[in-house]
Amino acid sequence: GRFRGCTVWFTGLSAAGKTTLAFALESYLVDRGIPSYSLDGDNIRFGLNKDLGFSPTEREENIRRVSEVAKLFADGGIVCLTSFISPFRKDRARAREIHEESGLVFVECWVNTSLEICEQRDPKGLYKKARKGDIKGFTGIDQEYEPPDNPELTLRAGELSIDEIVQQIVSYLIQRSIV
Ligand code: GGZ
Repeated sequence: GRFRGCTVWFTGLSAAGKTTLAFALESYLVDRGIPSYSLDGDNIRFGLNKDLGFSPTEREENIRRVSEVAKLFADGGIVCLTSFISPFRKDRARAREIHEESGLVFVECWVNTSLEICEQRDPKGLYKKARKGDIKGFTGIDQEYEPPDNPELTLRAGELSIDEIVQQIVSYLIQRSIV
């Protein structure tokens, strides 16, 4: 079919559901012949960005590099999905600029799951460690998360099912003539 590359940028707290949503969307698109690829901590922070930690400056550099890589995927005609906390507004704004300067669509998706729910989920026990002070600078606990002011999509991943949210995103991509 007809489609064009773009970047769907998920932002939200740890355990908000970013990676789960991205993988569900990726398989939905790939099953329909639409090339899609997910970037997340597992394929970026252990490779390209293995020199970076979680200080504000290192997060900024993490997001800067991810933005540039996502832009290349999008420019190659792929629906690139990124799943990073990306806590700072200015870094997300820069990611958007990098795309828009090249005429590429950038879809900011706020995975708006409350801290309470993320902390209840705590799949890796990181919130528990952060509360005890064993991890310093944990987003939502002792480092800031700046919510998007004007995201293209706000996703209620604490309330709706994964399939419902994938449909919400797909409807938006159809509306923007991306898929
Ligand atoms: C937040 C941290 C931290 C700190 C390790 N703060 O749930 P996870 O485990 O799999 O996702 C989190 C991931 C965050 O990496 P990102 O590259 O998405 O962050 S950013 O966009 O801010 O650069 C969490 C784990 O790494 N993790 N330490 N201090 N999350």
